[in-house]
Amino acid sequence: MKVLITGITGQDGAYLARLLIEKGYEVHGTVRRSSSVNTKRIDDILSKYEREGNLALHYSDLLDSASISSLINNIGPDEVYNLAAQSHVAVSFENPVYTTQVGTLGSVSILEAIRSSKKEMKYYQASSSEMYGGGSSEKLNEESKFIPKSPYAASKVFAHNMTTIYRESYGIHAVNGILFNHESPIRGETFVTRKITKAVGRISQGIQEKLTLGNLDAVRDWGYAGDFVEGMWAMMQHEEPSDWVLSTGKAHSVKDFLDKAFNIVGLDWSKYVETSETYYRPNEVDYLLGDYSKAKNKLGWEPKVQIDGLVEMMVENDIHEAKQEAVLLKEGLIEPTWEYPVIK
Ligand code: NAP
Ligand code: G4F
Repeated sequence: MKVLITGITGQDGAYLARLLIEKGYEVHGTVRRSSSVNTKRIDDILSKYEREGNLALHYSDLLDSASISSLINNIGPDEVYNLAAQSHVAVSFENPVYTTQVGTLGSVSILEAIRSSKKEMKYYQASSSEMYGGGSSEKLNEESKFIPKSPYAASKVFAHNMTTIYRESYGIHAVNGILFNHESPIRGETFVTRKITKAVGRISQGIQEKLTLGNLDAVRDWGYAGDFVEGMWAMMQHEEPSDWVLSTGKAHSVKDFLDKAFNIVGLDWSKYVETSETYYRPNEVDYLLGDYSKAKNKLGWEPKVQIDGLVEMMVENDIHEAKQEAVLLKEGLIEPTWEYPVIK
């Protein structure tokens, strides 16, 4: 079985590639050319499996539809997972055109390439709980209404609808995975969970003094990326292509997350955390809580890692990283940065 993963260098791409290699797939992934190497999350599996022919990377960008269609034609994958996106909600307000282009044109380019291919291919669209808008505390499922509140969310609604249209119009096995927030030790450092655990690690090692955040009252349903990629694969194997919610069914605020993370190192978060308008969004998604009953009943999927285990695994990893950074600082090999990440 061959698979093509767009966005293999991202958090989910890295977890999914590992899972599919373990399952015996020949994995192909797209990477964007950048001025510095951006394969950090998959370097270990790349060095192990590229030579054996189980993993191959290809330069591509979702905006380059020619490269997408030639990859689909040349590789002839059995399954395509479209994970690539400008995935940061706050950044989508600053780069609305680019975020929209990638989110919308990218998915149609792949769906069109699949439609015109002679080979049957399954398609996975990385839909998002952001599409719901989070205006109330009700548990959200596959039937809940989408009220997008950001350019990111609006682009995801478009791609979600196109996936359904291609499924219904052309009989393509096209699947929408509506995933609630999922995190891990390789989560991007500008998402709130990793920003917090990174700070906890650095503060505990004396190389950071404070942490500046935005809305601390926002509530999310946070799960573990390793569990969620298993759900993605399970959806693709189900005989009926459909829409599926993956979540943990538990809601926590940013303050709860701060409490849990700082408690691990015995510190009181309120002594270190400041808030700034810089990190508030023009339009906020206040509350997201998911109902994963359909995935549980039909796929047998359930999250294995709960919030405490997730926070622990992320903090442990970031204490380890902070210790390594502290050594480099001591030896004068790097300059101190009193807050991290330095970019919004
Ligand atoms: P991520 O870590 O931000 O990874 C995004 C990936 O997309 C990276 O590989 C990135 O490449 C690539 N990419 C960005 N723009 C691209 C473009 N124009 N052309 C080709 N590739 C491009 O995101 P993630 O957390 O793994 O999420 C995976 C997908 O699930 C995304 O579509 C996201 O919107 C969606 N999603 C995520 C969550 C979540 O909580 N994690 C929840 C629901 C849905 P670089 O490495 O070069 O930047
Ligand atoms: O960690 P976040 O940036 O994640 P957000 O906006 O929920 O989006 C993530 O999950 C979506 C699924 O629902 C994905 F589709 C999307 O791609 C991404 O992976 O922010 C979470 C909450 C927000 O309400 C935000 O306002 O935390 C709040 N927050 C407070 N201070 C902050 C900060 N968010 C960030 N990134 N940085 C802060 O300093």
